[in-house]
Amino acid sequence: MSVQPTTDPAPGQIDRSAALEFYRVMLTIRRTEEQLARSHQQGLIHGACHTYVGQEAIAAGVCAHLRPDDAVFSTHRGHGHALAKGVPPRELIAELFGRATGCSRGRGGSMHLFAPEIGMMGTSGIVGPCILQATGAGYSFQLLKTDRVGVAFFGDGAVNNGAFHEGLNLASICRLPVLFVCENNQYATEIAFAYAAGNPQVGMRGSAYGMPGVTLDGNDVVAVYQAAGEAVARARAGGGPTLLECRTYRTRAHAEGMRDVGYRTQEEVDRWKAQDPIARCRTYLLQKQAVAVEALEQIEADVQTTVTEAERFARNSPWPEATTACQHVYSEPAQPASH
Ligand SMILES: Cc1ncc(C[n+]2csc(CCOP(=O)(O)OP(=O)(O)O)c2C)c(N)n1
Repeated sequence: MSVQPTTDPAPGQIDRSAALEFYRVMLTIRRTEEQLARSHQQGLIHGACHTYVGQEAIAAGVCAHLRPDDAVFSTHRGHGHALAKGVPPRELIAELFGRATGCSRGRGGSMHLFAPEIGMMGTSGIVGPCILQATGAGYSFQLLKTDRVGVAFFGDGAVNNGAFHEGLNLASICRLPVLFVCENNQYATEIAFAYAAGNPQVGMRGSAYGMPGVTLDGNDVVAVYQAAGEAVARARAGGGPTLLECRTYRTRAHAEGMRDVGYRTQEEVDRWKAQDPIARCRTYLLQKQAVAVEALEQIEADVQTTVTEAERFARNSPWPEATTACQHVYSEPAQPASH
């Protein structure tokens, strides 16, 4: 079942500087993805490249609540999560170019983006396990008696995978500090979620596990920010996990270079493009936050400069030295205790 997004961002008491930051983060993701799409056509990217175009409000709205010591686990469509968690565009682009300056030192590519020093605990090409990894992070944060949270971002394609059941159930019975963020973009590759799910209301599944489940307009950054804020606060306070279903849409092909015909209509794509989260955020800033258009144009220019420079940096970066191939593969052996 496809739900239509609403046209107005939810009203709310959002600080203007926070709202401007949403815009900057979302635009950084969009411009970086557009650059990566061009770079893919130029043969500069090694491995697959799944862009996050159309879904930017979710990463921006959720990650705005996270600290560097909170842990994010992501998917094959994870560039937006990495950028919103704080990976600089130059390190992300360099990673996809396979360069030594990439966030994973050029060893991982799009589906192995790691920056543990800021809590970016990895993107992954395997659909589902990030749900269990975030649950495990929440378990360790609880054992360590911290107020840190684990966050799993995953698509609708992951919610019929056993990992979803196991992760949500364990998180619920242990009241773990975890956010399960389903980015329901309506399709898993070319399979419509409405076809593949006996119950396509993902948010409603929360009650099956005894946790709050919220369905929201994932193209509305204000709505995402508010729902995620409640969920993070509850998790930090020991109130347990939350399932957020963010209804959204990817407006590019499943992956760069793939065909994008035959499974959805142009009319449907156009309808969702008209609900573009960045355009909606811009309207919100102008109309509800009374931001001057010049301020937005300055952000737009700054973001474009950052991404242009990031691509140049990546292209001019060295390849990893062959002699370093075994570095960062295994942890250093622990020193035996002296008796
Ligand atoms: C365990 C597993 N099964 C199948 C695949 C093949 N696969 C790659 S992407 C994808 C679709 C995932 O859809 P969804 O989770 O909705 O994310 P989206 O691509 O829509 O962001 C599939 C099935 C995989 N990578 N891992």
